[in-house]
Amino acid sequence: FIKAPFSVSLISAPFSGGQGKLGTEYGAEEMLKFGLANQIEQMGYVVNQLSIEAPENLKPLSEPESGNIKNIQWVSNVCKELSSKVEQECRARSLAITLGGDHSLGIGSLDGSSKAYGDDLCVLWVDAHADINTFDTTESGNIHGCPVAVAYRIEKSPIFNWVQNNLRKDRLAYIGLRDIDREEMKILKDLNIKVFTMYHIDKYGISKVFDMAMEYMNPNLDRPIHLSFDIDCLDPIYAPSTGTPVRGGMTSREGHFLCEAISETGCLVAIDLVEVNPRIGDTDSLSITVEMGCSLIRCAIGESLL
Ligand code: 6HN
Ligand code: MN
Ligand code: MN
Ligand code: MN
Repeated sequence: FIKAPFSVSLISAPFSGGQGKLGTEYGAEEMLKFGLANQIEQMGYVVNQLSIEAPENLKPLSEPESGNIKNIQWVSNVCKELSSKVEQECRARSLAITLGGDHSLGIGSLDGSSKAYGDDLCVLWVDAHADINTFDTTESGNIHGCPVAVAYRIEKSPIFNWVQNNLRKDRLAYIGLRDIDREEMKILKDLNIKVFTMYHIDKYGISKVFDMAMEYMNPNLDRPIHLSFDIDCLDPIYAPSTGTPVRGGMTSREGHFLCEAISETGCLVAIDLVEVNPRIGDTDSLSITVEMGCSLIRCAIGESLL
């Protein structure tokens, strides 16, 4: 893969059907209203703004029988649409930024970037949660708790048969976890997946954790990286407007450091910024969270590097 100056594609994905709380569908809109596109242009990038087909138009007339899994066909339709957009932008050698929306969108964005870049693709999943429930293990029935399992074909539901089996579990690492379901713990251990929890961040510091993640999946820094950033990886103090907050999270600086360090590799090809829910909390919470999301994205594409 050739590292090159990128243009940036902002792909709005106003979808919240992967979980139960309304509001996440306005995350992208709020970040754009805050001026994200203009901020990125000011940094010298060409910015392409696009959006997935309106999720309401992709809603099936009826949902197939699927136990307690919510909106399974709808999530699938929306993710398939997102996958084609992300693939298209990646193939045009633009940095594809998916503005969520909830984290079920990761199924689509990972599928798209891995179709464009092949099995070299490395994924950093930065989150309070592991999002690796299968449709059998999920207790909530919310697919935003399952995207890693679906994208990596650990969950093989026929509804998601269009997902290409192209991602390598040995090029996946988690950072920031602190709320892992019992069954998820078993999957992570059985599949020997690389996990850096809050414990590791406290023990080694975020800089060393990032280096260890790169040493594991991208030792020569010559493979493309997809950053899937769930805003709830941060402590709720720094990102209060989100649907499943968990105390004891990353500080603002730890989040920003991570984005800066990824930027410095020159390997970043795709970002998801998900789970901003402007309908949770007061207006202060909203602006703290939206500004945080925009600031993290800018750092990931080089704002604070000389
Ligand atoms: N997220 N493990 C819980 C579940 O419902 O499966 C929480 C998932 C949260 C997902 O924050 O993207
Ligand atoms: Mn999460
Ligand atoms: Mn839990
Ligand atoms: Mn998540």
